[in-house]
Amino acid sequence: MQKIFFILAFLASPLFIFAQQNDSSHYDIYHLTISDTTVNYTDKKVKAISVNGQIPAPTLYFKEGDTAIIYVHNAMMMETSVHWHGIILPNNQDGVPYLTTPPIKMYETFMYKFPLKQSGTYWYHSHTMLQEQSGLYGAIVIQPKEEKYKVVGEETLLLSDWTNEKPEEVLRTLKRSDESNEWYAIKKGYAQSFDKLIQHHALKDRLQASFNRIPPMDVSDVYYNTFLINGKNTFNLSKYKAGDKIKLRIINGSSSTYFNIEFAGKQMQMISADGNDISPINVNRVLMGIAETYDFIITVPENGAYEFRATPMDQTGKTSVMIGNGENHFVKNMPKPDMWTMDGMMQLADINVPMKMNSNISMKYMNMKGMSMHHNHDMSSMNEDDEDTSTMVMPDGTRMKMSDMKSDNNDDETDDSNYVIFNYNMLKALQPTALKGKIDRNIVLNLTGNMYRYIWSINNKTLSEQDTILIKRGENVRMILVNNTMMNHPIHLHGHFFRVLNDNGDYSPLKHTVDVPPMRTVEIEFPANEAQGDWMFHCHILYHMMSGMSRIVHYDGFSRDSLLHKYPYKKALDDDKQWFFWGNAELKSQMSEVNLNYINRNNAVRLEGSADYHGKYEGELTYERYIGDWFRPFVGMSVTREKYYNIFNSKQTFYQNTNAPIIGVRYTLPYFIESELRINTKGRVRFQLEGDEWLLPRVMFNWNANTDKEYHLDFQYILAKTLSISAGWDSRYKWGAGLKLRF
Ligand SMILES: [Cu+2]
Repeated sequence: MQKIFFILAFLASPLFIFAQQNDSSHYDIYHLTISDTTVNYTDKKVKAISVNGQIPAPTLYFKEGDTAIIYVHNAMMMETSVHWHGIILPNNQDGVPYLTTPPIKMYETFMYKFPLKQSGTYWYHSHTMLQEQSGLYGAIVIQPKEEKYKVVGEETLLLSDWTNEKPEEVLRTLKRSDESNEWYAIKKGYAQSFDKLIQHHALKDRLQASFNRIPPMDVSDVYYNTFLINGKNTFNLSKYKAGDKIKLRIINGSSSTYFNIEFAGKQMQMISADGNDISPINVNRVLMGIAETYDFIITVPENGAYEFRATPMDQTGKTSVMIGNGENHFVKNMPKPDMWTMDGMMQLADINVPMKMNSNISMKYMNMKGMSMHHNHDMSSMNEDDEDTSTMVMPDGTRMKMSDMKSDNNDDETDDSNYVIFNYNMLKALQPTALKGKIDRNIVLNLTGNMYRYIWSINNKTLSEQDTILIKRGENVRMILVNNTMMNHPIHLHGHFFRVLNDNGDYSPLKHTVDVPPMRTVEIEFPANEAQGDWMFHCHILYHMMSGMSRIVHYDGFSRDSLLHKYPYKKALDDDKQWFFWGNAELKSQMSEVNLNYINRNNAVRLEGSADYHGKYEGELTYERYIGDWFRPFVGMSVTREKYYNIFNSKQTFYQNTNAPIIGVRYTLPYFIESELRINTKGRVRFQLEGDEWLLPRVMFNWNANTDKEYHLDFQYILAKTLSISAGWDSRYKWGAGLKLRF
């Protein structure tokens, strides 16, 4: 029945269009039908979400000054939403369900309508759950009133990442604390096991970090099966020939992948960043944060096919387009990254903001013996006076004058002997962007997180714990983004452009998304003069946003659209309160064990049990509550059935049951050693320690010991995400071997 209504609504929609076309402005009208689909990118059929039958969604072309009318038809059995990323529009068109715009329920249609006050390259994507990872993203191109650059052609290249796993399963995997969590690192070849650490001279680093409860680092969280440009891993644009100038509109539409982009021809001329024209610069490589867009002009140097390549920051794959016709010219492979040391990781991660280190954090790490930052000579930049900020540090440690890198617009004569790696200091706006008047509000936002528990936050609070950042209309707002984590975070503000303060002073560039590298600080400013409203401000790594690294920038005095009265505001804050179930079971020759966990941000319900095959068992059900990151009191129930021998006749045995409520505390110690102190209602006290060591890429060692003189050792060989072979000894159950299943 609903389906019929849906079809009727679809058929009737042209009538609405006629009705709306009666005023003078020009309308660009699109119909987008969102539906479930099946894709097969890597020889595996998996579910996905398509728009008008395709992934990515169709590119929407508009003209500056027109009005966009977009009918979004939801043909799925679940609700959805579409957010127009980087577009300046009325708050109720922003597409954040429950916050600004009603969710589009199944078989419903929603019409978005907004004037196009800008030009440039943007994109759109779902803002509901993890739908973006399943394929709900597409490009937006707004042609300017006057075209500035003469080119023979224009190509929009939308980069994305693809996993054959369900996105919900990816998030659940990131949240769990057993070996499944390490599986992505194993798949990527970046296992942080002892042998690899020794091989890469990183053991000391790791032990230091581990002492501070910093888990094995990685520049990315998720293992992806493939990477795509416009929905394909590779394709050709063979219509171009020698000398052709082409405009490339590049969008990083991935869910959690930073890409290094390069072109095998001459340097690329960057002409626009996040939709805004900039003073052109010639670059060889750009590290693109998620949700950033850049426009380039490239020239096909000779007859031949030249590769445009996007390499994920962790180099676990690539995706490329061959531009031109003839002999293939490929981009050189990047040197293999060192994922084991702090130096190696920072070299990959800090590219966009190479020099401005957080002094507070860098000092902390400097004090950790054995950790040297790779830009040793950058330390002087903490002393701002004697630093010549107009130079940048090249990867080989040499310095280059910024003036050498800036193009004189004579791009045909580019000196390619300088390999130029883009960073934010190279961005210069065409007009001054300095705010008029003083800064009215300074907001320090520490980007924080607990990687171990996969909780991401701002000032140590998730969205549901602290929802808003209050601003007033007319104020000049400055935000100081201090990344206190070991990952890059691409921070996005809806409905506004902000200045990214850099060496260009009054000409600091305008952006909608800014990469904040690990241990770096980035300052942004904007006049609060856009539409009154509630504007999302969040990390654009989908799994970080869903885990809490998000806020709502709220204009003082703004009240919600009346259309939203059926859709409670509170539901817009729910993502980081989600519960996850995970568990594992070991079936061994001498005993079996089961471990079930039901967890959310602050709570955990755990069931642990073990039994031999002669009637002896032990089990406990506990509820624990997190106070801060590491400390949690718990209550629960413990049951045991012990076997006793008659001391006069060892052939004679009997069993004794002890069932008692328990209460205690758990605390994660340095090196991630889990400690537990408990007492049962019979007054019996027990203290226990437990730890895991990653010996070889697929070999883990688990141990525990307690004051009841119980000891447990266990080795496992990880065969797959869900399966290990395990063998070990337990003081209660003795030697044995078997299988460990994770679910
Ligand atoms: Cu993030």
